This record gives sequence, structure tokens and C-alpha cells, in this order.
Amino acid sequence: MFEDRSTSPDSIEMLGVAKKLDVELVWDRYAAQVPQCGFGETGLCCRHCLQGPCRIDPFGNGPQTGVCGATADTFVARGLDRSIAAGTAAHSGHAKHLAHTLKKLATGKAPDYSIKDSNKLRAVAQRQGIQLVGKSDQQVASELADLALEEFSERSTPVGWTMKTLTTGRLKKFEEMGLLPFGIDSAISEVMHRTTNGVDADPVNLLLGGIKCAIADYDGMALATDLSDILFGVPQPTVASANLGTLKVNAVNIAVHGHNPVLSDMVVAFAPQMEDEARKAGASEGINIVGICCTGNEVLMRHGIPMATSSVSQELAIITGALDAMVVDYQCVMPSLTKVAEGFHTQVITTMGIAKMPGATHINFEEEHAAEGAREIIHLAIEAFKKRDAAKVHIPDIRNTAIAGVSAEAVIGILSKLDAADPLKPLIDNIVNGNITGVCLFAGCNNVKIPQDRNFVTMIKELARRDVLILATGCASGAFARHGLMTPAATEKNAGPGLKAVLTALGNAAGLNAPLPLVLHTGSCVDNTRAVAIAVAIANKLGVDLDKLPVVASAPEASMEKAVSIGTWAVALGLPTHIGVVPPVTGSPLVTQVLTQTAKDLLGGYFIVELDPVKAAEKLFEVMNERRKGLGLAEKVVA
Ligand code: NFS
Ligand code: SF4
Repeated sequence: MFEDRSTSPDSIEMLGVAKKLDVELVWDRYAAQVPQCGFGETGLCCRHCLQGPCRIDPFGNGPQTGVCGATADTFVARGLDRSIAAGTAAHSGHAKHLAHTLKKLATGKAPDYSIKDSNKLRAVAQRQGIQLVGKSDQQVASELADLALEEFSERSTPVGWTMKTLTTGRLKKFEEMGLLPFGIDSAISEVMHRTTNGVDADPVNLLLGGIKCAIADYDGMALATDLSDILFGVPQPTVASANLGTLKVNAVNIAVHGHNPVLSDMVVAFAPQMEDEARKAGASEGINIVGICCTGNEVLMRHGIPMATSSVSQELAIITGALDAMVVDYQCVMPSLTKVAEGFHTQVITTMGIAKMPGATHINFEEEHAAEGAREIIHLAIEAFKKRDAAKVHIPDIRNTAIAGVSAEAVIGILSKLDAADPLKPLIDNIVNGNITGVCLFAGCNNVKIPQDRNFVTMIKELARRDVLILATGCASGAFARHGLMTPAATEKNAGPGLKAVLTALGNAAGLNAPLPLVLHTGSCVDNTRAVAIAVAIANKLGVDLDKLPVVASAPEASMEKAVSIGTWAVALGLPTHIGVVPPVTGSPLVTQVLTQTAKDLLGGYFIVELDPVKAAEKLFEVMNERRKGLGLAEKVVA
């Protein structure tokens, strides 16, 4: 039962409990929406002015333009652009928050934060053109924060993180095509301008505008990853655990949910000070922090905090009856959480001025008083614990080991154990000799329209047996962790012979006495740029551009606007990018063609829409082979 909703055993068990308790969940609300509006599904509705809403009849009987005369192509391209702009705004809002935090830290206004990685601070600052000689870390941090904040407004030169982190070939292409943004916020604002009534009506021009905004998204994400590493540390491989079974009966259970480590890292940092209070309240095991969604990834990869669940199954954490507080910042947080929590003792705590929820307790979290805020939050959780109803507690006894925190630096670190002078060489050699077919980065969310994790798990098995090296971020890594695929045992079981040999050699070199896990966890969604850093290093070493590498991306269960903006920059960077849900573009054959075909000629990257996960894996494998051929490498043949 419930296999049509989730394939994750802990989720399935909790779905049964929710049913018994008659709690309405995301899957029920989705069922109530079906059939969803065909105009919306195909991108053929527009509400960009008050003369609308307008709809276009895809079958050609009704209206073929909106009131203003906009066509189906214009509708669809404008709609897609606005999704990209929203995704960019979310990622870069997160990035800006980090930049402000760094600035406050550097000017003594955020005393609870510190520079966790001085080497990374100096490396990033130097790369971005800041003079280091004779300057303290604080001075450098202050200048770097200023430089980061400048990325957002309209500059006289293209955005700096992009200019310093991509291949020269890619940058040249972007420049020639007029795709380089001159500021992140200005790119978002330009999309809002050109997509409003009476501005850009040319679908191809609109799509190019969307791509430019997506490159600004890349910029903000690269910046966010750098600043997170400086403030909270560069992730290193960490053994942790996953699933709802990481909640503990005898502990105060606090879930940190949302995205920004500015909050979650502080909750983790100050929890030890509150252990006594928790024990006095009767929690013999003290405080147990778990993660949900991307902030879960942030604290998983830096502190080994268990990943309880993610994305579509977030409500189920409350159904366990054992969650004392759900602490959220922003993004991907379901507004239903407070409704679900009504039947339980769980405190839903919002912390950000821009992200409140009716029914939640709001504690405004300010970096200036981070310790105080974190303590207040934990205290509320302890108070809630006292009201927990033991009769309602149902924690599924399901836990998987998950090895996380394989940052680009960690990858290089492991590789350099094999070849200290030339760490990339072993990786490249194994791609060349065919032990590794290519690399696939799995990213993106779960989507209620797909049984949770089905596409992820099916695809990874199909690709791993074809010797594809797998990286994962965001809720993709949540999915793999829940299914025990972020382990050496999963490598033994699922990897093809070539991949297994490479992961075993690397695992042994890293002192694991076992292969590296089947999935290399490269972080949160914002950290998709870590995979780019690895790909750029390989491309530079081979002297080719990114669109020549056998490197692909997949968001097989994508949902959020952020996934749309990431997918778009992945395409712009030259990656064939799979999505496992149909985006609202099919109402325009022209836009669909540009995204899935023309983009390939222009940029090398393109979208592959394939709903069947087995076929999707086959297609990605073919694409990797096509790229191998292009590089003069032998094609892989797998039965
Ligand atoms: Ni990415 Fe991460 Fe998850 Fe999707 Fe949401 S948490 S930012 S958007 S749902 S992967
Ligand atoms: Fe209709 Fe044009 Fe207004 Fe959109 S912008 S709602 S198509 S009149």
C-alpha cells in the first residue's frame, strides 16, 4: 500500500499512520487537484496584466492569442522566464543573506559567527581579485563581503563569480551571445521587465533572456557555496545516517528545515549548551537534531547531523509524534506544516521575516544575536517535548548509513592520495580507459506526481551498472540516503566492474578499507556549483570546453522554480540535462524545440524530457557515449 505515493520504506510506514489518524497530506491535496488545469500544464495561460487571465486553446478551436495579441510561444517563453527569475531570486536571496552575515562578522556585529576556513577565505578572495598582502582575515572577509554584495546590483562588468569560475571557452560563448549578466538582481529585474505586458514578444529573445538570468543564478549559487564554506567550513566526508528512524524516543527532537546554514548551523552549535535543560525535562538522550531538505544537507555534510527526510515527505516527520520542533527558515517549506501539527505537540517555528506561517511561532532570527535566537528556539523545543503524548509516538525503525560531505576539495583530497602531483590524472585516466563512462549529477526535488524516490533509485541503478560516476545534491541526495545508496555496500552491490574498481581504489587510498559510496554527496542544491568546479577543472586539464565532456545532469523528480533555473544554467554550461516531469512548455512547439534541440547547437547543452526512468538512464548513457566519441574515446558497451 502507498507504493504509488512513495518508495521509501519509512515514508510508506508513516503514510499508513497518517491514514489511520486521518491527517491530510500533500498526496491527498494533489489528488484533490487532479485533473489539473490543461492550460496551466501546457504554459498556455497568462496573468501578466489585469486584462487577463488569458488562455490559448492548444487544439486550435478557441483563441490563438491573448487579449493583447501575445501568442502561445510568447506565453510559454514568458512563463518559463518568470520561473527562472523566481528560482534565481530564491538562490541569490540565500546568497545575499550569507554575504550580509559575512559582512556583519567582519565588522564585529555578528559575534557568534567566525571564519571557519581561513584558507578558503583567502583562496576565494584572491581568485576574485582582492589583494591579500598584509591584511587580516577580518579585513579580507570585509572586502570579500562587499565584493559579493556588489554582485547583486548593476555593475559595469559581468558578474564576477561567473567570470572567475568557468572555462574561458564558455565565457567567450556567453559574451558572443550576449548572455553575461551584469548583476544578479538586475538580471532578475530585467526578466520581470521584459515579461510584463507589452515588452518582449519574441520567444527566442525571451528564452535568451531567461538563460542570461539563469547564468546569474549560477553566479549567486557559486557565491553562496563559497561564503558558506568560509563561514561554516569546507565539507569533508562524514559518516551519518538517514530516514525518519533517526528521530529518538528519549530525546528532544528538533528538525531544521529550509535552506540557509546561517540559522541551522547555529542551532547545531548551541544545542550542546542546552543538553542539561533537555535532560532535566526528561529527555534521557538529550537533544537530537535532524535535518530536512537542503539545510539538512548543510548540517549533514558539515556536522554529520542525520537527514530525517526531505521534500515531499516533510509532513511525515510531524506524524511520528516525536518531533518536538520543526524549525524553518525559507524555501520548500510546506505551508501545511502548521495544519498537520495541530494534531500533535510539535512546535512549528518560523525564523525569517520574509517567511512566516499562520499558526507557527515566530522567532525572528538575527545574526547579531544568533546565540540568543538559537537558545530561544531550542528552549521552545524542550518546552514542547514536555507536552509530547507518548501514545502518539510512532517512529519507523528504519535507518540507513549515509556518507556525506564530498566537496570538490574533498574529491581532490582523495584523488591526490593516488597522485599528489596531479590529482585529476587518475580520474581522467579512468574516464579515458573507460572504467568510468562519464559523470551524472543528480539534483532536484521530489515531486508529488511521482512515487517518491522511484526515478532516482531506478536511474542510479541503471547508470551505476553502466559505470557512471554519480554525484548528488539537494533532495536527490536525500533520496539516495533514504535508500541506503550513499554507502560502500551500495557500490559493491550496484556498481559496474569499472566503476567498482575505481571507487575501491579511491576508498582504499582514502583509508576507508572499502569503496567510496556509490553516490558522492556534493552538498545542498545551492552547491550544484561544486560539481561544476570539478567539471571545469577536468575540462581545463583536457583543454576542451564543458560541452565536450561526458558529463550530464538529471533532476528526475524536479518540482521547484529553483530546479528550473538550475536546469537552465546547466544547459547553458553545456550539459545535457534530464528532467523527469513535463515542464509547462508543451503549449509551444517552438519553445520546446529550442530547449530540447536548438540549444544543443547554440550551447552544447539541452533538455531531455523523459518520464520513464529506465529510458532516461538509457538516453543519458547514449549521450555520454556520444560525448566520448567526440573526444576520440572508445564507446562503452554494456549489456
Ligand atoms: Ni533544491 Fe533544496 Fe529539495 Fe528541491 Fe527544495 S530542498 S533547494 S528545491 S525540494 S531539491
Ligand atoms: Fe492577456 Fe496579454 Fe495581459 Fe497576458 S499580458 S493577461 S496575454 S492581455
